Amino acid sequence: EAVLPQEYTAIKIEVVEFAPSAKEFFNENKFDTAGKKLYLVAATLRPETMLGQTCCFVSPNIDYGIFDAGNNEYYICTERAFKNMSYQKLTPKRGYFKSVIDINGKTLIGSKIHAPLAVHKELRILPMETVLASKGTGVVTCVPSDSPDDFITQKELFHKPEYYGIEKEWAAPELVPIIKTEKYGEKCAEFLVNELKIQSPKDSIQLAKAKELAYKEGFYNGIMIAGKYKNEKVEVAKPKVKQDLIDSKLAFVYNE
Ligand code: A2H
Repeated sequence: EAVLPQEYTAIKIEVVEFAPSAKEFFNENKFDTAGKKLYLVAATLRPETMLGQTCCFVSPNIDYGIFDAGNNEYYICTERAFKNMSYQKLTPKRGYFKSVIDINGKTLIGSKIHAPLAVHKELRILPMETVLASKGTGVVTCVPSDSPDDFITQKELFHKPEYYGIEKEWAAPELVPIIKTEKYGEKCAEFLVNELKIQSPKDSIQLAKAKELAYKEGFYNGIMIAGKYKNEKVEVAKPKVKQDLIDSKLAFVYNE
């Protein structure tokens, strides 16, 4: 656990159609999704990159809760995260964090989602084995242009779909260039993964290095090359994109 509080932007990613495995699970457990708005809640430090989402990751080893967030909305995230939210005035009742039902990440895989601001309209929930249950919401939205972890995970899924029990095309959405830096070009994650010879999502030491380099360079020297704030510095655009998402009720601030 971090010592200093970390502020995340929590992005609400709507599940527009559950995978057959999830539908079956809900039927067996008498959970009716009809008329409910269900959102995966992904914690991000890079709201300015949401244009480039290509899928949303859950861990096949984490049990997620589905929580009543009020106004007919339900959040899918770890209990730990919803508990924190319940003390941050983000839920109907302070200190109340009992889920309506729990579902394993694996059961959600293949569900269709609609990710806010994403250029790609129909995306899927996919597995990421390196998601930590102890951080954020346990849900990570995938931005392969700017996150080395996301880039290498999507690549792995694309090359071994059978192993991961997915359809190859679910991992096929094209990377969307959003930020340009002089050092790493328009696809900084791909550049750094190649430069540091990262082969797999398990190359954690090299990935930590790549993540650090990508984050610093993108934030301090990056220029937006797409979206509403095109041509603005990332440092300037970031708080604006974040505020736009919050104003449209597509995101909220989450601390831990
Ligand atoms: B970031 P920090 Cl484009 N397990 O969002 C593993 N990783 C997690 C996580 C969890 N439970 N919860 C969040 N994260 C990821 C975008 C992004 C992110 C980009 C570039 C870098 C980047 C799209 N994925 O993070 O340990 C989320 O991915 C690199 C720092 O709190 C979140 O932001 O510093 C970031 O890690 C939070 O990591």
